[in-house]
Amino acid sequence: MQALTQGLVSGSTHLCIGQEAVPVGACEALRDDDPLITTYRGHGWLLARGVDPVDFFAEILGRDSALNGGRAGSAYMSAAEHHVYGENSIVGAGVPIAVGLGLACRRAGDGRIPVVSIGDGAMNQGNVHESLNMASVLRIPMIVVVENNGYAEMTPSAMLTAVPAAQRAAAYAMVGLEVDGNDPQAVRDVVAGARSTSLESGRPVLVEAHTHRLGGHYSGDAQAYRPAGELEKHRQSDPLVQGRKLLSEEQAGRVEADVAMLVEDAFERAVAIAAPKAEEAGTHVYAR
Ligand SMILES: Cc1ncc(C[n+]2csc(CCOP(=O)(O)OP(=O)(O)O)c2C)c(N)n1
Repeated sequence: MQALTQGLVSGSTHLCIGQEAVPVGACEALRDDDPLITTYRGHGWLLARGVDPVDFFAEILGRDSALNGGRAGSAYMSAAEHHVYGENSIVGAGVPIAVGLGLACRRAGDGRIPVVSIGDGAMNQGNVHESLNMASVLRIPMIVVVENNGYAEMTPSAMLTAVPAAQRAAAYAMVGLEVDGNDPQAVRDVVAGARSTSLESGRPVLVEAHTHRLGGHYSGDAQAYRPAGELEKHRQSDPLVQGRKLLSEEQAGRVEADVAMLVEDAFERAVAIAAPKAEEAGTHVYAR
């Protein structure tokens, strides 16, 4: 947030503030080598997967980061060594990619299973439904985590969606589960169950995690569409506020101090990294 307000970040960013319990809980339940695909709101997933915060900040700042050399920025980060196949700004586009990864995992027969995170708005994209149908017919194990934060951009989900995501799973003979997406332990348990159900049944499983976005859709969003008092209400169920209650005052204080130090240090080190060289802009670009 500080980097954004200081104008250090080019373009827009989509923060997952308020939604942290979903990636944290899910990654606890997954194997470290289960392929992961997220939306542009995927920062939490990359960090939960263990991406180095210095590389992470450097990528958002457009520096010559060890992740994607500043080419991906906030919305397209990938981390090959952590099996993160990338964020994606095309709404719903991660699902067909997950189907392909699922085919590859099934063929390899090594027990891996892809996990794709999408927003509830993406559940109205045609390719999501084609992909779910195909994955179910072809018996491809995979997990679709729908992060239902109540909005698709600036439109309330209730204005867009006649049938909730978890109920739609039945249309493709998939199991559809719901979970409190603000409770990391509940998310971990439900995703662990989804993982074994999917591998045993050979069909995809959908997990709808109910959560709240405690900020705008993107960095420049004034949120004029939010009803008065909504943010304040949601802040009370913020996973960080809930999680703090699981710790003693002393433990919580120590964690907060450690995290603040880690973030500050990582940010300073990332800012010190140089921008990529203009003459190398064509590196990693392939044409036939
Ligand atoms: C195919 C496509 N259509 C439209 C857009 C514009 N767009 C960007 S984000 C967004 C809303 C997505 O909402 P949701 O899937 O609920 O994800 P959230 O932002 O809430 O995480 C839309 C329509 C896009 N990026 N891609």
